[in-house]
Amino acid sequence: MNQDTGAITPAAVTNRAIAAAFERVADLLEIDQANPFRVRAYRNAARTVAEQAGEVAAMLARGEDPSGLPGIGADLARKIVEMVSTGGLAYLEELEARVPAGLTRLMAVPGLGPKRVGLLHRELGVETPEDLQAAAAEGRIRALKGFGPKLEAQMAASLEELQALARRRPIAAVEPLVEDLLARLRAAAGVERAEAAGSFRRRRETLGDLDLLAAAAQGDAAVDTFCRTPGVARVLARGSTRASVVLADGFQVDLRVVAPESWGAALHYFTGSKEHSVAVRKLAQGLDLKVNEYGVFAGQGRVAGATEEEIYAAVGLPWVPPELRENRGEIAAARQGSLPGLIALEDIRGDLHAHTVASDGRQDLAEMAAAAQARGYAYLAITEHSAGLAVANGLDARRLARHFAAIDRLNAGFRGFRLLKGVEVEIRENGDLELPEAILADMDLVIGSIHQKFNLAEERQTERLIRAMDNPRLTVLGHPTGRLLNRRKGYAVNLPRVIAAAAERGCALELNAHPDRLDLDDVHCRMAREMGVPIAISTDAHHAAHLDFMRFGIGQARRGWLTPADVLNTRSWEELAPRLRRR
Ligand code: DGT
Ligand code: CA
Ligand code: CA
Ligand code: ZN
Repeated sequence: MNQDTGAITPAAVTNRAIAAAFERVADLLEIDQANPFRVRAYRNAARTVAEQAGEVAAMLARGEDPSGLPGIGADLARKIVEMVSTGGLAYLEELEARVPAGLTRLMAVPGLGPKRVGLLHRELGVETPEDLQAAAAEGRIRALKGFGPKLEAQMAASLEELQALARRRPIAAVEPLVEDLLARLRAAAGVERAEAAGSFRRRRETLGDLDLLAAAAQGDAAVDTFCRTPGVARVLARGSTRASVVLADGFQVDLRVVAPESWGAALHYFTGSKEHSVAVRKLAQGLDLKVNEYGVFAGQGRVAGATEEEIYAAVGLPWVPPELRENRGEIAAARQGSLPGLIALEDIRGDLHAHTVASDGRQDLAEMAAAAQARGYAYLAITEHSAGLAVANGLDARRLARHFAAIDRLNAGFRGFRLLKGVEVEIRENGDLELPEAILADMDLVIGSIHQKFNLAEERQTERLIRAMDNPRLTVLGHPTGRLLNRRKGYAVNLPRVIAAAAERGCALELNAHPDRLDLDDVHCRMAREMGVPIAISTDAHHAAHLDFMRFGIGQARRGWLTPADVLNTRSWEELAPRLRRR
């Protein structure tokens, strides 16, 4: 510890640091079932040091002996001298090395002290919060001495809470809350407008917290309304123009209220990203301007502030869509007038991935078709699972043929709309598609997906996907990484290689818009665009209502710089059909 910091000046080691080190030694000793008297000695020493009026390090510098302090014997005095002169404590490092690191994270769980953590480790092999969760789920904890079913349930609940707190929220989980909060704010006295800013406005796939902004001459009514919103568990901070609250599920929401003449500047500032704002401020400095959340200033005079367009114009830029504000080249593109004309929800003409009751969907062909037509679509691809996915009631060749006959009958009755005949075929471990060529040849499109054998090594998984794309019948590679947001990392795969292989083969990649997936992500959508790989933005709907997931896909597509031309399902059926035939 601290080997590279050179000489430690005595003042650098505070009483608080010494006390914390002694507390830590005591915790680790207790986990390790050490003699209770030794544990107590370290805890007493920690308290003695913490309660000293003057710095113990300064005392040492004056040549005084710490063993004169209450509860500090010769051994502890030596350890204090060691800490003050080296900044570290060898004994503590030795203990840290002996006790598994995860055990101390466990002590953050309410009800768990070092003694219980030690017992859980020895009796059940629990080392991490995940182990603890599993042990609680299996009911193995209640049998331990000093525990019991009540404490076990309590611990499981607080563990879940702790982990939820540590997690970012998927954007889809926050969206309903945003609409509710904005409606309330807009109805509050004096509020002229209210919008969400921050990562929500930039449409990031997950949010750390939610940032809301309101314009009003007086902030009090908005702040009051905000803090009294049902579902607010705690008000963290509250002033006349700002407040931060925590909801019952631990999610934080911040509100700022600004004067209407500062609306644009504040919206820009609180939309971020921070990195984008820093880049804009640098541009402003070059023009002798100052940008902050109140406006753009030349000397004392305000030159812009009411709208975001004004802010950007003041630094010589066109307005930049929030989804691009990540300092990933958007400033340079804006200066050159080469910002992409981003895709919007209105550009979408159909959906290329949907299931019905024939496999694991919830509604039938007619219901899904009606829902697609209600959204103004020209086509909806029906892509059931293939038979190898038995858990999803996948279809074999015979059932597929019957399904396609039903689609033909429905299509005969539609005007300006059609169901496309497709499949979501399993990609086998060796990269083969699970259905024979003769059957695939009859379809409008073929999505190839991986739902099994997730744990192949990266090299093999990558080869598997590329081999699947070797088959010219494969039109779209479905959810290319297999990730589930906040639940499952994708399989190990070299995506740049997969994207390059798709480009060579003329295969499209899916941006699965299901809010749990968002797969491909923004960064790889952009990579695909740069390599000329078309993207299918698809909802993977298992219910008619899921067709509305499209907006989450659009958010990621925009973050990935995609334009309508980069996306397959912005085309009319006549334009799309030839693009679905690779050969
Ligand atoms: P999040 O909450 O982690 O999903 O991401 P953001 O971008 O919403 O970050 P947040 O909530 O910390 O702050 C909201 C916005 O406020 C951020 O995008 C830009 C602005 N902001 C926050 N802190 C700073 C800062 O230190 N400097 C500047 N220029 N802007 C900041
Ligand atoms: Ca935020
Ligand atoms: Ca925030
Ligand atoms: Zn699917």
